[in-house]
Amino acid sequence: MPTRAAFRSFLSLAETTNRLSTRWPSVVMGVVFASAAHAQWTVINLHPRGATESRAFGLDGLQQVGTVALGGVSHAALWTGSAETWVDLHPPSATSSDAWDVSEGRQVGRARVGGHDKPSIWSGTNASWVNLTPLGSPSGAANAIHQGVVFGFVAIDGWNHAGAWTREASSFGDIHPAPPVILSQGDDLDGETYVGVTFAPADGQNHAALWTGGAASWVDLHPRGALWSWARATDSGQQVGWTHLDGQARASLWTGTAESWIDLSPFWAEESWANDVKGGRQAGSVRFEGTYLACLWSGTAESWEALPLDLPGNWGDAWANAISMDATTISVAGWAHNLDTDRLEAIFWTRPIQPFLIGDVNDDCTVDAVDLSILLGNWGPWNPTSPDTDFTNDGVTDAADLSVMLGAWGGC
Ligand SMILES: [Ca+2]
Ligand SMILES: [Ca+2]
Repeated sequence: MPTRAAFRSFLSLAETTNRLSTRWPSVVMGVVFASAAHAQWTVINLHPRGATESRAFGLDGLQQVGTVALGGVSHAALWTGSAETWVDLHPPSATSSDAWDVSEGRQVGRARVGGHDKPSIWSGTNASWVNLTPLGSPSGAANAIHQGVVFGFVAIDGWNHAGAWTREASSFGDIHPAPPVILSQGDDLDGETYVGVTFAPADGQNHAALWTGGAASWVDLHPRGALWSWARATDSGQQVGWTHLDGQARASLWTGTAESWIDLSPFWAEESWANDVKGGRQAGSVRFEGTYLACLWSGTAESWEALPLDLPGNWGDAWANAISMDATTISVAGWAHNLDTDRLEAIFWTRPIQPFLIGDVNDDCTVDAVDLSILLGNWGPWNPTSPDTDFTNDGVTDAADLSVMLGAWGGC
């Protein structure tokens, strides 16, 4: 039988991996990347003046949420598109708080009160804070909200149970799977499906989990041969997360079953993590030569694209934690390491949705001399920190890629 200590170490791993943000090394030395010419991305630094750290964890079309550290204390935070719009959601009775997700003007997360994290919901102000902890449970977290339904977990008899709420603590509905599963956590929902992680003592590892309704609907998404796995987000039939396989974390995509697993990790990546999915696009980070690159995918490892950090100053590690799409715009929330201030700062990326045009390296809807010049500057083995001019996905920019570009010459 595994010991209680083993479970504690799982909980510790869970906390570390689920909220990597909170354990982010503060002194990671990052490489400074030349800013790639991605004309269409608007990059906004959400970091409020006077804060010692900030990170954006979630967003919808209008609002961004996360955490802002003031004097070393995490405060749940809300933005509407710029650093100046920052609203402090921190309940006065809490010793720390974070906002993980937002939908239709409601924000969810956790607030630490009396030594325990309480699942929490707000509607735009700290005065609106509601503690969602059901009777009989000491703690939990509200990790996601979609169309008024909140998803997360609470501790019951010492173990976390995944479950959903409406807006009152008493509405908690437990979807914890039957034994041998002893622990489950909910991370995201999309109206039809719920994802998170489960743990059973038999193999001692966490498994990516999917539900379509109550406890009996639980599907184990764990890929064969993996050490552990975690499902972080779900949307329109796709689930994303991480799988630990062959000694590294790999960004992962599923479509409802363990067998559907797709490895999103580019061949050159040391490790990768997919944190969110929306409209067929996945957001996350890839580690290359020790540095984290915020990125998007469109369903395959080859579709990897870096998110630029076209901001004043010098920047290192970057992390994309959430993606949102409406009819015209893609938005991404995350954070990056400002090397000048040695702070993590919340970052908000947006760009118009436009047709994908192969050969259009700088995303300006035209394949022209600017793109040709970038391609010629990249000639030879492809470096993931450079603009992607390897259209043939063979790891080198050469005559074959030039031919693809010339074939696409012109506008969208
Ligand atoms: Ca172009
Ligand atoms: Ca090539």
